[in-house]
Amino acid sequence: MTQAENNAVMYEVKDGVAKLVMQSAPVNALSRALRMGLIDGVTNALQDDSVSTIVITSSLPIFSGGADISEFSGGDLSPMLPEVLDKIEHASKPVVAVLPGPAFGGGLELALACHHRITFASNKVGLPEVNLGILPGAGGTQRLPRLVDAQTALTMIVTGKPTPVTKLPGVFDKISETPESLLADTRDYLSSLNGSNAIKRTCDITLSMDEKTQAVFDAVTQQTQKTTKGFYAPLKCIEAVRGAYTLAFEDGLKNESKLFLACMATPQARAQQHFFFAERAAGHVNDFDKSTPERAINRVAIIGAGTMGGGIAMNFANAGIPVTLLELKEEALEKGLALIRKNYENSAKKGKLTQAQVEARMSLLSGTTAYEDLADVDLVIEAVFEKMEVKKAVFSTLDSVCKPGAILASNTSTLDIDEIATATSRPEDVIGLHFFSPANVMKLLEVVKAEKTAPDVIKTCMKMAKKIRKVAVLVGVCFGFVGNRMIEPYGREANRLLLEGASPEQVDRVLTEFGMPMGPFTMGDMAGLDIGYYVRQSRQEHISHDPAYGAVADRLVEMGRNGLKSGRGAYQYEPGSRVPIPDPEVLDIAKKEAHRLGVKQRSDISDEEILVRVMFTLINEGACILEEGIAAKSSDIDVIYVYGYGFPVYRGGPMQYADEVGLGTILDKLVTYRDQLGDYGDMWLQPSDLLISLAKDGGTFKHYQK
Ligand code: 3H9
Repeated sequence: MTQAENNAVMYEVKDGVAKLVMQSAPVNALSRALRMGLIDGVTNALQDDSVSTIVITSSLPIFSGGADISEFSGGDLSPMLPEVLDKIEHASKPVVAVLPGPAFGGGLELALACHHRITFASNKVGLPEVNLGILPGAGGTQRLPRLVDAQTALTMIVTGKPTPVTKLPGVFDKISETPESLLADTRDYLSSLNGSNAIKRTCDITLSMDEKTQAVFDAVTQQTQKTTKGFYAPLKCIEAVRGAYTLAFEDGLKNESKLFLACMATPQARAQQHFFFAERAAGHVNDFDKSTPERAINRVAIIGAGTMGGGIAMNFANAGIPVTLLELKEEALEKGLALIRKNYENSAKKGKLTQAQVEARMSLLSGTTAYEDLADVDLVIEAVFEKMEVKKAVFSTLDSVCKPGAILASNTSTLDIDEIATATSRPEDVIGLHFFSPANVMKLLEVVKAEKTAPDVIKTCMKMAKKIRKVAVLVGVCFGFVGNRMIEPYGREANRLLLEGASPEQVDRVLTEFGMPMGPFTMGDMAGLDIGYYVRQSRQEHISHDPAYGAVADRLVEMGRNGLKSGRGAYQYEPGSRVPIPDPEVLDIAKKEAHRLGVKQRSDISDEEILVRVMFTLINEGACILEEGIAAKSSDIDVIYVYGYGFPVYRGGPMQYADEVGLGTILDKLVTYRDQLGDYGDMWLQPSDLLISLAKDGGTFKHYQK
């Protein structure tokens, strides 16, 4: 590619200043074309005697989003970013980075390699590589500590969080008050450059590891070990930054590069980079296009002011959208609004909100007991009791009171949206919006399209999700949609293992060691065992006829052991405590049930058996969902599991994890246990057709297209 062919960087010379303007939308990812453009631009400027100063800037609202992540999978990558930055840092003319917007990762590393940096006060920069399972690999771990204190450098690199530029005075030579004053300030700054100050190379600064710095490293290491359990990259970040204090600059760079490559080679890096694109791909759906109109959402109503309804309402108030909560009884309404206020007040106590913000948000919330008050709303979300007849009655009333074009949504977590839609005369306006609890905290939103949901309703809901800071995944209708449908066989298999002689704590330990935030028994106790019991009772005709299905869990509920809320479930709990304590009585119940059902208990259930039977069963259900088209792509399932169920992001989600393990292995292990255990229930451990066919062809879920 020649300079003329390379449009990624525009080059112009005016009044002795060579300007290299990055213009590679959407985020100036430092692709090969952009790197070549920078090298060529700097080379030209150095050769041109009329040029005294070089400016690197951007025509976009962002300086740069960093290295091009899509290039990480391979190809011809020369010139590499460190090489480009070395050339810039060693340029014999002053190089000034002007940041008209944020700089992340390699983008910030590019700025750090320049001799001067200018930006405006409300801008932010960061080194988020750790979120991709890697570390800054273009000198960030060596240059940043040379410009800021060790605590700041370590915090930025280990957490990956963006930092306001005003907190980084050592990094920026000039911070304009506003973006508008940046241009004039840059002009003044450039004209002030002369003499020995004109070239300031970060690499010339020397650092050493004194006692105080060592103490910072010790404290950050300890904290990181606690907060990033299971992740590989964070401790490697610390190791790389340490090199800035203990090695000469060039050796520090070599050390950084070695650690960068070690991170890059891990399954975690593949998983986290997969997840970066998965999250964004969730927004790319085929059900609408650019020409599909969007409906305006200026007023929202929520039916039901319980914990779920209140949490949903908060999302809209947080985004500045007025919400009306409806309850049939005044008392319930007041209780719901008081709970919302309490949640906001708690955030204020923690310093996350000011009292003025609390009041502003509360002023957007109103309550009513009359459906007629919902006549003007643009979107209604029903969050009432999870029973079909109740939901249908609500939708029938909404149909009669809401204006034409209002979107009628159900927050059901399991029920058939097609059937709910039949209660209205406008099924095209009906959709599922499945929020996860606590709804004001959890990022995931399953958007459930029913058979007749109109494309503009789908588009409006997907876009609206972004406004209320949710990650929306579009799914189809089936019992439990994607998330809860998959969790059913996961929990079923865990309960079957209990019946066969495993303890709740062994099963939970295996899953938490895998990286889940809690095991299935702790999760069941927290959610309430009576919920699963109710589902099993109400779906008798749809579920397994195996009498062992849910046997132990059913007995627990019948004994009043409903989980955490009743102080006893699969575990026992001290009053007021959420810490699960193993309960021998549960093992006795399992033993009696096993005896009653003729199930042989075993003492040799291994951790591997637990992982395969519980986790691979979850994956197998994911394969069925993919095959049926309930999820459009496997990465959507991954997004649902990471954001909805705390699946470890360093495994990328269940489907990415399965691809990494190899579908052949997943299939072999499932089949091995199925054959060993015999037919112990309807279709348990039965591999799906998709898993069998992909495994046979050496395929992956990622590349599967229906
Ligand atoms: C790195 O720098 C390594 C170096 O240390 C060492 C190298 C040797 N690459 O998020 P958005 C795409 S690692 C490729 O929706 P926003 C994104 O996929 C990198 N593509 O916009 C999406 O595509 P699509 C360290 C990228 O405004 C589109 O751009 N940097 C990259 O909400 C818009 O993205 C990071 O980790 C990229 N680097 O947020 C920063 N970035 O439209 C990663 C974005 O097809 N990026 N895309 O779905 C971000 O955090 C956000 O994208 C950003 C913009 C804040 C920049």
